[in-house]
Amino acid sequence: MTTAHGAAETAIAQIETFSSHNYHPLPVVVESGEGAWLTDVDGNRYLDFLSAYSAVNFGHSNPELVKVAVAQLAKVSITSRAVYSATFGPFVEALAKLCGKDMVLPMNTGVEAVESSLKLARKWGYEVKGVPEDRANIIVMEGNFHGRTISVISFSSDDDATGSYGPFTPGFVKVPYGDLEAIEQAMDADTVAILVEPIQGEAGVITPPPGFLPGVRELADRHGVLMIADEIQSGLGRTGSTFYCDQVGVVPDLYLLGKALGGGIVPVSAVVGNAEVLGLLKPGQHGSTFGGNPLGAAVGLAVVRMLETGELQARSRELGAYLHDRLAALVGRGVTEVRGIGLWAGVDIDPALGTGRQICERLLAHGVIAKDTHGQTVRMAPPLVITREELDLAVDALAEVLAEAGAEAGAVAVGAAIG
Ligand code: IF1
Repeated sequence: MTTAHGAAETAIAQIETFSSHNYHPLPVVVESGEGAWLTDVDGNRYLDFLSAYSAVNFGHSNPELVKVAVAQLAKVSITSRAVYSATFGPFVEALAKLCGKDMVLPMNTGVEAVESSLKLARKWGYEVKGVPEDRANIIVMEGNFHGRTISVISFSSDDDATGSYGPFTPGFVKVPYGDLEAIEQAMDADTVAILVEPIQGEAGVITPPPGFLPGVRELADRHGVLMIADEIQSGLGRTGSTFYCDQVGVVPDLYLLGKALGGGIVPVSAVVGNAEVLGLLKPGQHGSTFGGNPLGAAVGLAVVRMLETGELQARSRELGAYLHDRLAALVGRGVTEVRGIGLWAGVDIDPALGTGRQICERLLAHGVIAKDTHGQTVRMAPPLVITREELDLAVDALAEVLAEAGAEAGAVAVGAAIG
């Protein structure tokens, strides 16, 4: 990589001076993106294996989506829902049908969709199930990540996410992810919902034990509670299907969608469910200035149309299998475990070679942008438009980095094994 001629340093200094330090970015200043590639201010190119935490499933500057966004921008972008707008109807109908549900509550960020679903579940509990007012509880998973608002971090297991932010919102019961017995034990007459990430992203791309999600569905049905699936990161083609739930034959009561729903262009999120729940909202009982705006609706509709063909999902399945085959070959050669499905993997790095973050810094020098989740795990999540050749470039870079780290760690055995 050519070093910066000051442009990058200047940009970094400006950001470090004037922006809050709530992230620890990799030392790269992105200028542009196209498909699976990002280019920095010095013209260096990188394969993007983060996809903005799966908000860019359809590739950077996707031509089809940019065309739709530019055309809508030239017409009208924000109206508020104090009026109807022309692109909103087609969007919500198409999205509801994609999910096999009746209705859509449009929001913007993922956490807004999560918060909205908590409100809807409580409202349904009081007005339909008959739970006494202010008594509703919602069962959530240890190791969850659902966003950063105070109510949502109230049930986080992550000290960094919760430290110094109390007091927290009551009404949540944490159980171990994957433990059906613990869920049933935790349920009582006041339980209104079970909230689950079908695959836990931030926890390290943790796939559920076989039968877990169908078990959650069965428990929800038997105990008369709502199953809420947070598919904000796992959904929209990432795992090789429209929703990960599809692969285990589960239909949740509420789908939570976000990130890639905005095509990597605008924040678009949604709660999608049946009228029994979403129909409870009356005017004035919930809202959002930008929720359902014409620009987001136009892009969201184009995203749904792309997913209706199933082509991207098939691509994610096929190239994902190839990615996982190649990553599996690195186990015992600097990698201790690989998890995930489709074009989504959590790769655990042998501590002898360094931390996930250190490997990501080495990957950057080899032209690949990836992000560690916690400690030893490197998340691999390229845009779904990536080619097989580009996948090879990234996995080859990982193999080189592991060899490099192995040699430097003086772990001759590891270095020799990698060759
Ligand atoms: C950060 C994590 C990923 C999510 C799921 C809801 C949300 C997210 C399953 C909230 C958001 C983002 C947030 C971002 C980093 C990233 C992340 F590391 F935080 F956990 F992807 F794994 N449900 N995840 O993954 O959506 O409000 O952000 O639009 O906060 O650092 P949001």
